[in-house]
Amino acid sequence: MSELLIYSNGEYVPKSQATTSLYDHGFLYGDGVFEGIRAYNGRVFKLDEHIDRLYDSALAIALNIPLSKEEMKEAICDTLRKNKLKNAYIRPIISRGVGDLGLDPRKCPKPNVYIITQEWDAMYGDLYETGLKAVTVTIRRNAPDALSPNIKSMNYLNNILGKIEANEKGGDEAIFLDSNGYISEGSGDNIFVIKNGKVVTPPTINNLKGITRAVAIDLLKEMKYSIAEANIGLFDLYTADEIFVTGTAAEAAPIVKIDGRMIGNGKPGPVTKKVIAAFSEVTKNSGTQI
Ligand code: PXG
Repeated sequence: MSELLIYSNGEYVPKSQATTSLYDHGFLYGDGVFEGIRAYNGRVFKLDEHIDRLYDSALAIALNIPLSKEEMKEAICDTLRKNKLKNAYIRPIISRGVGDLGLDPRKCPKPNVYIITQEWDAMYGDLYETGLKAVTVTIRRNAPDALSPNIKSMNYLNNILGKIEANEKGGDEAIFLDSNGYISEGSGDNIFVIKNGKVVTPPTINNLKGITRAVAIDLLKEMKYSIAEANIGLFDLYTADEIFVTGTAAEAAPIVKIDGRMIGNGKPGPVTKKVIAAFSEVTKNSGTQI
């Protein structure tokens, strides 16, 4: 197979030659934003929503993306077409651009725009059937008044520190609390908790406004479940009947153990299974044609 092509500031460059400068503030400081998007069967899932979030993230860090939203969508579809991809993971990255060693963003006259696409399958394999083991981590999620978790920034060190801790503790995923002790989210996914048929997910002040989260809420409403956004504590996790996480990479995935406590009967529960099935249907039957 020929080498994948990367969109690099309007040009298509073979993967092995797609590079950026050491002086790019994205590299030096994590100064930039990105998205994680999926295409299923030749259609990009929730493209408008991902593009809106990308531009909102950019706005929040005062970064001016040098493409219109329409141009960005076209560049994404074009990159997929050039690579003949139908089921793919799509990663637009907009960095502050090349500056000098000082952190002042005014040193960077031109943001860099890259789009990486690649073939992608289910992230957790058999775990969709057997369930994931999660662990809560001691490192707290970034505070909204420090680095808002609503910004999908190129600085994922907070998430990575959580993941390192989860790896150490033998968990498949890390669950973060915020500095008030409320549950926020996973390292790359949002969390849903079910107790007595009622579904609860944390409000998005302390987590990423997940696009899969919004889809799951809509699906739960369609299925006539009671769904609320409310603060959740550790006790609510340990005593839940079911827990699942949602994300572009993870899709909807069951959690069957947290911190050594079995959730429900230790198997993916009925609500979770329904959400997984319904999610798989929407991804099959909607999206922007490439
Ligand atoms: N929270 C965080 C911190 C995320 O990074 C989500 C929630 C879910 O949001 P969406 O919109 O995707 O439903 C994410 C997104 C990975 C990976 O490799 C995960 C994400 C992004 C990029 C890579 O696991 N998750």
